[in-house]
Amino acid sequence: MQAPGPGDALLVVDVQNDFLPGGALGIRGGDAVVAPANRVLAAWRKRGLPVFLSRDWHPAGHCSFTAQGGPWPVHCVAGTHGAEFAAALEIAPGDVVISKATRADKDAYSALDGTPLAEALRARGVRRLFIAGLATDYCVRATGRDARAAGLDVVVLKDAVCAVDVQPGDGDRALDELAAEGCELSTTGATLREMEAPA
Ligand code: VGL
Ligand code: ZN
Repeated sequence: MQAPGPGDALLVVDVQNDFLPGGALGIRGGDAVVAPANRVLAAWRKRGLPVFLSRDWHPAGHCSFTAQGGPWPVHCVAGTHGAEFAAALEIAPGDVVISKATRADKDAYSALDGTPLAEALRARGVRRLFIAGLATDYCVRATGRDARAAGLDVVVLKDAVCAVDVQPGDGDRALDELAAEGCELSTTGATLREMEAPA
């Protein structure tokens, strides 16, 4: 991995209460992504690199909810506690928040789908996107694929993502697919070592 520097951005995907254990769509082990994400966030801030946070931000009655015929329980309804970022996630002023899947009639797993993220990345000269967050097999997967399609280099931080695993192995398969699409699979440890190494 080339040491993170200008042209790199960090995207933390959907680290929201409803995706943590005890949440409406709680992911087993989902809370374990917060500490490694925070370590990379701190390193990123020290260098003044851009930080983006996406959030699943559904209206009540969203088409992805079971009552509407969708696959998921009610989760991440805009403005509710479940939709708030995890309290332990170290957010800072200047972080750019990207709300997604905000339309009742359309689901969107990717943080680039129907959002201003691609344009915001372009405006900041971002060429490589580091991705952490939830869930490996849904929003991380779709976001990584769309980022590659948008011409970005992508690094997925394996120890800072976690899968729903509706079927066992979904998360591992998602990582394999991302790698096959040209995403680099790395870790927060390797990333931090690169950032601490003397130039
Ligand atoms: C997600 C399921 C439903 C995600 C969002 O953020 O990965 N998963 N809505
Ligand atoms: Zn959702």
